[in-house]
Amino acid sequence: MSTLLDAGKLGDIDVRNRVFMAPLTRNRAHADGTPNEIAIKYYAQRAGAGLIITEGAQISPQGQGYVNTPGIFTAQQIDAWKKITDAVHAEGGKIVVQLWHVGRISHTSLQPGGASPLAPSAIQAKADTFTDKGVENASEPKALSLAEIESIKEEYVRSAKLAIEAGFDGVEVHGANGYLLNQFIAKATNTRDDAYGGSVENRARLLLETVDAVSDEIGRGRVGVRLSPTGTFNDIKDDDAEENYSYLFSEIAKRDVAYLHVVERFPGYAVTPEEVELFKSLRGKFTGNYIGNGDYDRSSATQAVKDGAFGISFGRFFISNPDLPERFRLNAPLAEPDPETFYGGDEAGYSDYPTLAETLETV
Ligand code: 8OZ
Repeated sequence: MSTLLDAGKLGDIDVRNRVFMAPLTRNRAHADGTPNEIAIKYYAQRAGAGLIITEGAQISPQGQGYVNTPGIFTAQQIDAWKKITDAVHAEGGKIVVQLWHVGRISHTSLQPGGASPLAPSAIQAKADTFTDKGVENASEPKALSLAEIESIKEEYVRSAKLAIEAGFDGVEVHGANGYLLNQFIAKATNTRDDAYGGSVENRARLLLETVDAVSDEIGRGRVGVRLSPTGTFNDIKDDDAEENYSYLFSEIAKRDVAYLHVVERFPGYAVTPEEVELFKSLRGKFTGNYIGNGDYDRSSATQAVKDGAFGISFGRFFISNPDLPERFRLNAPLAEPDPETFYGGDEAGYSDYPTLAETLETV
């Protein structure tokens, strides 16, 4: 049986422990989606993670929904990512990039030519985006044509190929948190009557076709998937979570990808007894490497790995504790992150949190 700090093999990726860095949007990239130089230091500082999953990186200009998020589709972006993957590898770490398309969670001011955001159906989200003007409601989207859906699949494949060129150990397909692939899965955001709407098989089609196409390109052992069966962020409401995610968990298990990464809860939201039951049932449908996420601490993460999770990902604790696995090893106190510096800004609250050793040196 493995413990939280044991090494292991996640598909084709050798990881040195099961304490993973969750994807974290930090809004510090340049306006054209090129990662900022300060991201090299930020990610290298966190190379002690078994695996770093980067912040979401849009696969195309249309895939962007907030200012200053990085992209993974231009030569310049790839050059900048290469410096990041080199720095993480030099520290002995592993890093995958999260491939992101926001769908309807965007604003016309962020879209090429001021166009409408793209979505399964023309249903506007009651959700915030961050634009040049600050927080604004997501714009009314336009329903994707079948030809446009094909192009989006090609964009995922292109970005996966570029990710390998940039030195990433793999990619994570972002199917969670109310973004494009999640908008296809949930009935309330998908009223299509073609092969991508209606039955659960149809609503899950784009995610599964994307996973297959990306796997064909870079190998299934380098592909992870992120889902959020009970999430409500970004105006997603899924009354059919049991049906939808039973199907998705078993289909993803069949594909034998590197891992399935599941948002089980958002910090501050209580998990209901029904949700506990739902996750128990879903876990039974998934035989591969399961990564849990959501409000875990050292003790609950240790228990989860004992109970069969491959690993646990940490978001907020990795913001303020660059050496989180080492602190877990020592059972040392954790620093609390400052929410004021989560989104946007510079090195402050980003690459200036000290390690435990650095903290001890300064007292
Ligand atoms: C917080 C703010 C902006 C984006 C997600 C990519 O939840 C995000 C995100 C989170 O997956």
